Amino acid sequence: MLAMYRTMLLIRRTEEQLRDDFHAGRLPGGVHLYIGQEAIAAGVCAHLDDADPIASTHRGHGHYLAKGGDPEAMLAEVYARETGICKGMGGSMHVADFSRGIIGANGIVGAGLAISAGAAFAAQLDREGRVAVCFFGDGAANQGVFMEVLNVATLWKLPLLLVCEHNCYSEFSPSDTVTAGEITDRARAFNIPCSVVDGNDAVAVWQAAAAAVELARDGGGPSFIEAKTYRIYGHNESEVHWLSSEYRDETEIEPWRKQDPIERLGSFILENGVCARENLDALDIEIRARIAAAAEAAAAAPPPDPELMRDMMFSGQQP
Ligand SMILES: Cc1ncc(C[n+]2csc(CCOP(=O)(O)OP(=O)(O)O)c2C)c(N)n1
Ligand SMILES: [Mg+2]
Repeated sequence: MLAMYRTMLLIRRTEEQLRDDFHAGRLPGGVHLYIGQEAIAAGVCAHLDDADPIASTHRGHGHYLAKGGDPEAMLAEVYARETGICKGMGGSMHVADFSRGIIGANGIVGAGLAISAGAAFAAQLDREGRVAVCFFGDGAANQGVFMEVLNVATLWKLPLLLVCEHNCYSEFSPSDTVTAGEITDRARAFNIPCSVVDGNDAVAVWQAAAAAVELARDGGGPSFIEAKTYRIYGHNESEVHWLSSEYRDETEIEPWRKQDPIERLGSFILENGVCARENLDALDIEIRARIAAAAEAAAAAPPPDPELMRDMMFSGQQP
């Protein structure tokens, strides 16, 4: 529980730093914040190790950090610096670290579904017990590739866990205006084991993922988890500069703030006597200091050499 709490706090403080840095004009581009959804990445990745591949989304900082990605290198990447995890050539939507099984955040909505199915197929061929996980949004579940992946993963019994983070929005569209029926029913049609969990409850996510990952490791095939949550911030922090009107009301957001996943896990930890409030506070101070220092280091680092673009685009021979 403490490990999950630490992960969630690390994600939250990193994202708050990026939010502030964006609005201070310190970042070269906008950021999609994961704030409010931290329990999902933390609860699922607690069951994975470096060899297990995860595919992520445009909202990918939380998945990267939960999977053990280096925070300093991620901040430098979002700052587009040569010290970044992708040498500053990828940016916020392409944070990746293959050595940690982070096979990439992705700006193409739904692309992670097919990529993770491929990784699961490779894992099956290698027979080393690896499990692939795909994090994707409710909007991505409306892409045709979702059906293709459900089909082939079931048919081939791929070691794949599909985690749909239903955060009530696709960009500026409330989900109920673009998504028909229950997303879980789409997976149920393939007889895939399904669970719907409170995505703001880290323990519930952890439990659902435990069963799904174990099943996949034992050769039992794919599972589907729909985690119900809410996107506390905008679609992208840049939107305040170009959206002409408000698209949601503060009264809608407020009840979800009261369901804050970090506060909920913190209360659970204290109620169960895992540690004292001072320990949680000390952890927060430590993480805040680390992230503030990481942002300063990122800001001070040089940009990448443009020549790198060739090496990063083409493997081996250049055309
Ligand atoms: C193939 C494709 N279509 C459209 C877009 C534009 N777009 C970016 S994010 C997004 C909404 C995604 O919603 P969801 O999958 O629910 O993820 P969330 O942003 O809520 O985390 C859209 C339509 C895109 N990036 N890629
Ligand atoms: Mg969404």
